[in-house]
Amino acid sequence: MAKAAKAPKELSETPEKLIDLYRQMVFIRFFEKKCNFAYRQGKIGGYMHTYIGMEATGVGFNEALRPGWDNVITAYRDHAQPLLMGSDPLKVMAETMGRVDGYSNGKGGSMHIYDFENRFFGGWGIVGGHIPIGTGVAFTAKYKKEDRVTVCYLGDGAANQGVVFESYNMAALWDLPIIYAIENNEFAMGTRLEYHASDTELYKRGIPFGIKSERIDGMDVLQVKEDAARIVEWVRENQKPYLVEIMNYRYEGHGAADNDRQLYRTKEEEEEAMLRDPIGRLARQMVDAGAATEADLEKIDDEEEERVEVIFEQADASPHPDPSEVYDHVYTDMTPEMGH
Ligand SMILES: Cc1ncc(C[n+]2csc(CCOP(=O)(O)OP(=O)(O)O)c2C)c(N)n1
Ligand SMILES: [Mg+2]
Repeated sequence: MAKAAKAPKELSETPEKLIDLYRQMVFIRFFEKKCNFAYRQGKIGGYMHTYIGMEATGVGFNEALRPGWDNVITAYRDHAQPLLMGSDPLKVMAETMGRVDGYSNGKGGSMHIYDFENRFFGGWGIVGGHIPIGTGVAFTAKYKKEDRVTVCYLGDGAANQGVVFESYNMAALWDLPIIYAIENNEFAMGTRLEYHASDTELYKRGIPFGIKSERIDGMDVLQVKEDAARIVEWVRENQKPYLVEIMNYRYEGHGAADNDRQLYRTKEEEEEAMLRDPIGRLARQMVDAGAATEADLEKIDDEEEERVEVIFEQADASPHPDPSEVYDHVYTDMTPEMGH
């Protein structure tokens, strides 16, 4: 564990918490890099999308949630959320690699991680498709009079889907305790925000429904944590929906198969975005404030990289599902014997 003797100046968090936040972000980055590596080795099939560059959003927001109680649902860029919520990283990695030790017995793959025990509701591949589902999850909490908050992450591209507006309407009409967290990473695959959104300030879309809405900086983990704490508390207290547009950026291609990002954005733009790297930013803040030395942070980097290496090797040792099980776990009550 890194030394953190001096209390940091001007930073609201304790040195221990700062190190914890740093470690969480670094872990996700190494985990995702390893997934990229596994994909290139042919060990991950289908589609795979990483959270590289967007770590501060998930880490900061997750800090505000009650573990094992609050609900989270997201789209296909879905490794980071369960990892942050307490899911077993081996089961997440094994699932991305299509192995039996994965959360969906290796049949869901990277886009379909699901961990009910930790209240992670997936992992969905249809753009916008999970937003009414998340709204239903929030409805269930309200119906059962449980004070669970549901965070429904969606992309800037997904924010244009018609069903999203229906969901806003119902959530506002029925006062559902849900946070629509739009992760605006400025792209929907290769389509830049300005080309897909008539008004690029996506937070404004909550306003016609009477949903409290705002835009926040998703590249600063300390800011996200502070904003998320306030928003989650407001939703739990008031039992109403909230829309937050979180500005972040993905450093990699849309998915692991996207090798052509220079067709839709410039190297200069990427370099500018790298200057806002949430991990580098927190590292600088910590070193400047005396909460950690560069050597402390390098040690954490090494530890997390090694931890991911072990997870990868264990996941890689897990077998693929047996072909005879192809119809198992697909539907709960349908089997080949039933003629389906
Ligand atoms: C209904 C539907 N249309 C199209 C696609 C293909 N598709 C996959 S991801 C994506 C872009 C979504 O972008 P965004 O919501 O901004 O999420 P991000 O990938 O940036 O996280 C598209 C068009 C799909 N999966 N589902
Ligand atoms: Mg996007």
